[in-house]
Amino acid sequence: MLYFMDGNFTKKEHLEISIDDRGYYFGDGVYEVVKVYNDELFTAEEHFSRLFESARKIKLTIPYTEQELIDVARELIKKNKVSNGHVYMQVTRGSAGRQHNFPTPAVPAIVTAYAVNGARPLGDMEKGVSVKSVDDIRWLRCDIKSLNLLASVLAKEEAKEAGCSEAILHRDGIVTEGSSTNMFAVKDGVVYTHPATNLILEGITRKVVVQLCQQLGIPVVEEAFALKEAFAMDEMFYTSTTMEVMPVTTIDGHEIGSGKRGAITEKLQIAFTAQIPK
Ligand code: PSZ
Repeated sequence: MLYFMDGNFTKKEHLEISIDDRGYYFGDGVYEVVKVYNDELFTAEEHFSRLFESARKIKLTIPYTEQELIDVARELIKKNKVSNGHVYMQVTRGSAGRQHNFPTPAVPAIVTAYAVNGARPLGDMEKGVSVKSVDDIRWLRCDIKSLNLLASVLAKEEAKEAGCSEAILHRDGIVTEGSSTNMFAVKDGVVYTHPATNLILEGITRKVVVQLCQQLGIPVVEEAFALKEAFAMDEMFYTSTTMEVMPVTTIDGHEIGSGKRGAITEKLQIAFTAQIPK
């Protein structure tokens, strides 16, 4: 496996990561996960533009252009023969002795990336998954795809311990998103999802699904719903780069709708699959 670091493609065992990397000390950096379908990156422009937007929001300068990083991602999938899987890329605020303030003089940002094969979660996409409600204790800039993921890690682990695939996060009684996914609900034919505010990450898959709803004539509103209301929804699903459109069949052990994948959810899965590069 060849990893990318600072302009070079290197075997994992030869990578030299500094203990002074601010990603290691502070989670001081940003990242992206981009899906690969049939040798092609999916929605690459959207992901790399979000990477630069996240970097801008934390005042981090990336020493490459978007196109250069897309080329790096393409090289990684070619060199590692990744036909179906994903590319992970992170950028940290460089390596300097541990102190909170940005290093002065500034040090170069550190870009690392790899590509890995992985199958689509087709079984779960048909059967649906269970989620557990977890208090959203994250910071107030969830719109930034930052490396600081402790609250998400704890939420996902709490869900796993309850036998669930994902945590459905709620803040002041309102569903925000999943620990690494965007939440959607369907009631009386209308699709609901939390608006793209500072309280959620504006998912690329979320955007694709909102567009698909519009194309299919399914009413969709970016309007938050309460956790209490979620239990009475007809259908629920969550979206992410790797989970695509994932039906949610139970919350905290209570069945949602029929307790099976919903009809609108399935329609959106079919439309999503039709967009995948062949
Ligand atoms: O492999 C995985 O489990 C992945 S790959 C990307 C994600 C998970 N999650 C991205 C994400 C997120 O971290 C949060 C907090 N909300 C929503 C999402 C979904 O964003 P997209 O659709 O851009 O992947």
